[in-house]
Amino acid sequence: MTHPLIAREQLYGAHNYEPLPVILVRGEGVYVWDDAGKRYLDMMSAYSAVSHGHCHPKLVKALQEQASQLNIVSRAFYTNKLGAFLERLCTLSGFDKALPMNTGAEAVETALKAARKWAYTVKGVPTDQAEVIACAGNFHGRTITIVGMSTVPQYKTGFGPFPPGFKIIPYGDAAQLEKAITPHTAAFLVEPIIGEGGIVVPPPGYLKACAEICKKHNVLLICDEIQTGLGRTGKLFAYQHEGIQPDGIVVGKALGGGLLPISVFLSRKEVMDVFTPGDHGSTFGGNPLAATVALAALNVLIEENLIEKAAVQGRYFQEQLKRLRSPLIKEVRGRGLLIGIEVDARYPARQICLKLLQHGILTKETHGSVIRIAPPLIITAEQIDAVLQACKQVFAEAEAELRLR
Ligand code: IF1
Repeated sequence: MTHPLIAREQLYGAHNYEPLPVILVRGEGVYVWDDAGKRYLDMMSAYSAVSHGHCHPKLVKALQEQASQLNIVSRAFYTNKLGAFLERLCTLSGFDKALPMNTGAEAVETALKAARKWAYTVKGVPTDQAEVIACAGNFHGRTITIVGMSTVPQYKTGFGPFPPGFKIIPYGDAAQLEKAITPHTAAFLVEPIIGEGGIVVPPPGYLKACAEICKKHNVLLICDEIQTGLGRTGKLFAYQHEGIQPDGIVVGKALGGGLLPISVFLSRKEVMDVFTPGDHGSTFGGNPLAATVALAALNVLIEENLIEKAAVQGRYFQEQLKRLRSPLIKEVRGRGLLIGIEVDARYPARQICLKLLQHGILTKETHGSVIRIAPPLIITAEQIDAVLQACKQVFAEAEAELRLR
């Protein structure tokens, strides 16, 4: 018998997801509760959008206060909230300018439009000949342009035709980037760590080599920090692990403090200045409610030292996961609190996730064999130990089923 709440969601909703069999009703910090009152430790953080923890009191307060003041006015007018948010973000990130949007995909589309217009008006690429290079295994969003860059058949099948002007190269090999660049190349769009593609950390020095190649060929380096940004990997932005300064980055997810969508394209002035009034925008982009919450989220990130916490707790989490030594764990990888457990093909990762659910741990597999471990950055060592204990039990059960014990 299907639970009525699930049946109703299935009856009226498109079947574009296959959720785990749990109905969430409340969240607080690292915890969420289901409709039966069972408590879970959240290792998904809504794909890194809830880095601050669920319903962070300071962020809820900021939302409530602004919501009773002013919310949506469009960018036809100034507001008393947008400038303060943009200044804080530019000061923290070291970029000159920011263009606020709502979802990650919209920020990526903004970056692509900026790169193309920069190619035509600054670099001198002939009109409509600009090329953007992206990596195999990328995930930058779900619009038709963006899935046109994807190498995952399911994201593309049935949605063609796709816009031209994109080249795909292998991830992690800077020489392939140099080979793919032509005089028409506008930009190289890359995730500092591939999230959806299975938490893939590139070889040390990869991003630095790419930055040098882009500079040499006057190609914009744009880093997609939508999942890796805002402390998730133990630095404010993941590109900082390589000591580089991209020409632009896209940020989203946790920027909204786990409360509402806000994203942004950040870049040098020369790039952002290609936009003139009327070129680009969106109804909700830069609204005062989202700007207020995002400013509060940036302040909490710094005041609660969440970046350093992600570095310290991430190191501890990874070390302890590696000590589980289960024959079913092929690899534990990642950076900070963006961790993936690669499970041996002998046992479906989704089955591990279902067992973890029974043990009060909420997570999901990505790419069939990798279990995502990406908790809110506020997680404590004690909570990590509880997750480790559950993992230990679950892998032991799985091994026993396969008679590996
Ligand atoms: C889904 C994936 C994660 C992203 C990066 C841009 C975007 C995302 C690096 C677009 C969004 C989300 C989308 C969500 C599941 C989730 C996801 F599995 F799809 F790939 F996190 F790994 N760049 N990722 O990770 O941002 O438009 O969604 O705000 O579509 O199912 P968005």
